[in-house]
Amino acid sequence: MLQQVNGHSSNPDAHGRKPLREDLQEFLGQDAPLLLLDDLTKVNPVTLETVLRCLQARYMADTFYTNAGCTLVALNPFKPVPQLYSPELMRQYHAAPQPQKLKPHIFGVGEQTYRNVKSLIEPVNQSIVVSGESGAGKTWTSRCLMKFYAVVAASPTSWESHRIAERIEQRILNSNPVMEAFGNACTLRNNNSSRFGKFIQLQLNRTQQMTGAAVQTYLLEKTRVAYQASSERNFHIFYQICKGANADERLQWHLPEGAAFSWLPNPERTLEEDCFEVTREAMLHLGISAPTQNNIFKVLAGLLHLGNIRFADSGDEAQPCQLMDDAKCSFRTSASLLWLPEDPLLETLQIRTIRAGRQQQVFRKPCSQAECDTRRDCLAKLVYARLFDWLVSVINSSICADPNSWTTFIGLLDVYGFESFPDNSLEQLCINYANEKLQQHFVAHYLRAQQEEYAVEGLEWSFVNYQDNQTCLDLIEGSPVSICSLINEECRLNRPSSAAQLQTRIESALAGSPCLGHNKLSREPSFIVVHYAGPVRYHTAGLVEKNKDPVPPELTRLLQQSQDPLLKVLFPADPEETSQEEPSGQSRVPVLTVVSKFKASLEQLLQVLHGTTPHYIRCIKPNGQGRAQTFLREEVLSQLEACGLVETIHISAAGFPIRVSHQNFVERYELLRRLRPRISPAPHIPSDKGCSEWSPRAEAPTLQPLLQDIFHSLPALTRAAATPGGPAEATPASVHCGRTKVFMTDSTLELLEHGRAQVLDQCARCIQGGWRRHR
Ligand code: AD9
Ligand code: MG
Repeated sequence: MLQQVNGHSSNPDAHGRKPLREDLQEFLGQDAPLLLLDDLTKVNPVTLETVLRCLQARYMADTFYTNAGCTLVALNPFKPVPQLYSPELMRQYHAAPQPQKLKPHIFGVGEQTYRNVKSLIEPVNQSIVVSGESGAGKTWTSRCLMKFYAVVAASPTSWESHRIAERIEQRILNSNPVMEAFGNACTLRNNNSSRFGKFIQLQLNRTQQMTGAAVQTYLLEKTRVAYQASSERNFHIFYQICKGANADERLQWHLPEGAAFSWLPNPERTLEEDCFEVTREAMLHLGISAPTQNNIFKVLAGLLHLGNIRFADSGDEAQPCQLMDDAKCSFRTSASLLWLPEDPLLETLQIRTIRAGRQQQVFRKPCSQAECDTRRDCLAKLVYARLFDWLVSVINSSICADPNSWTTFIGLLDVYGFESFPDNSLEQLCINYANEKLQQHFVAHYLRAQQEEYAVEGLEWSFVNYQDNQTCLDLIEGSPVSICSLINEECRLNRPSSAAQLQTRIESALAGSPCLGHNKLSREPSFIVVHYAGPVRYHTAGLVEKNKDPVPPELTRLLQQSQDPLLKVLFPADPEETSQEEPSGQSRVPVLTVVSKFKASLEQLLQVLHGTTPHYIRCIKPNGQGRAQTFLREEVLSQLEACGLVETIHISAAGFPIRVSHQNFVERYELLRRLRPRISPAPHIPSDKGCSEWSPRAEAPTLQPLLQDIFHSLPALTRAAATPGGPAEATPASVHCGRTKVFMTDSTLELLEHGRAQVLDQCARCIQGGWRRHR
């Protein structure tokens, strides 16, 4: 390593590369100071340290966007920066002859994407993948991009078409507040955290106008309706109706001022929860009439009252648990708001029906107190999840263009980033699985871009041997055996199995995978997956049950009895479902597990992405407290790791991470050429292909012989340095001369530095010797 030569003792980065000492950084350093460096791939050498220093310098100077090759890194300013998102700036990027020459910006990515669609004879669909951890700014970025397209992709000619276009763009933009009201919540990490993934397809016609859009959502965190972690909150819409309802509505929905609901913890105000009017207005624009809205809010109020229902333990297994006295009022209110018959509602929560035996006789079994609570929560989750899906379908029917009216699309993907908590379960497994898939997609694209740069510089080098994260994906989703298949198998067999048994099954069936680890110190049953972004420990307790996501059929049947117009739409009578009873033994099993459904939707998404030219925006949260002007290096570092930027750095290290201009190279190593005979006899170097292929335009002709000479000295340097522990040999494959730069590996730089140090040492001794003789 260089630092062994240089006596530098800084810590290595994630891939064992140590930061370079200061003077070397200056030499390799940029033509411009870090602050002015718009592209992280121009940081030289590309190490975590230099990347971090560059991002920090820029952030502290209010420069929030930086390119990283084919990726845009977006640092969250955590303060309003209106001039950065003004319509004037949008138009400036749109009108620029070469937007890539302007400062890095999401509008630059937006414009490039937009031009890619139109500039090609064969139109190619585009996608922008926005990723990053919670609170990093993904949704903000997606929203800004949608606004950007609403401005630049709307230039119809006639007044009538202008009116139509405005309507469609406005409707598309209006989908944001509605989806955020129903799908976002205040969490510990973000006051407006999206609790679902979103892919929006902006549809363009032949003249590049936006004619419509389609939204696809992923994995809504529906458990939040009935359970909120400490200091977290329910979906915004519940707070909005409680705070924003007028006197009449309060009466209708039984929401008196100051009413307490156990599913509405921490009722202090946040900005997003004060937006009831905005939500209603946006719903109206999307074609959801005021009476339908009232119906929706009435049902939501019904769920809030349902959450206040409590059961007392009957103390006798044969007797159903009864409602607690202080919950009776909530129960009746809930039943009336949901327009459900009271007795069947109570019975459904209290009693389980089971079919068993050859004759499939029906048995009724009273539920325990905990089971009653689970069924109550399940009812709320079921209603909320269907309501959310229904809203998405209404939004889609309102914004989706006629298939004949659009030819290309730009897809915006706002997905949850990689997650690793002390306690990880099925949700994290799905989220990290999605990130693993997207990372593979990104790496394939990045390698292509790197390969293209080498081709431009005239280098012949290939990344074909680069190992991506396929091994990890095989562990999670591979066939015939993987973590997903094993969890699904447990659901299929429907056998009682403990968390420890599941851990053993996973460990024994997948023991051969290098990506599977086991934390021997952990007392709870778990397994570790070594993801590209780091190892994550998943607890096996509850994994199978979550994967089944069981819905007692009696609950669905009950909801089908509702007289409420909205619930009638959400739960249409289904003759098959009506005859279902809860399965006993192995007779009936869930057809599609959570994992299977997620896997299918992910595959569909990737298929769409594969058909597009991708662009990547990596959002980074400079600190966890949401403070402006605060850049915490450790926190940023872990995100660079999680969003794959470190991996990108690693890939670039797999090629030639050191790139030096011809001029700088000659200036630093010319002394090796001149003093070469004192080290060893003049060598002959076998001709290096890259070196022999000079571009006539590349440099002043005087540089070429100097460069050639330095290259010729490499074998001699290698021999001179051939001491145990000395730098590795420089081979023709480890250094290449491109059209404008010299490309080399770490070890070649080390070798050159080693030789340079020796030469300087000899010089110093000569001078010293002369001085002594003189005395
Ligand atoms: V989560 O995974 O949905 O929990 P996101 O979507 O990554 O998360 P979000 O876009 O909601 O984060 O951003 C979090 C907050 O950061 C916003 O509410 C803003 O207050 C703040 N933010 C983000 N980007 C910007 C920006 N470009 N300018 C100013 C910003 N503030
Ligand atoms: Mg978000």
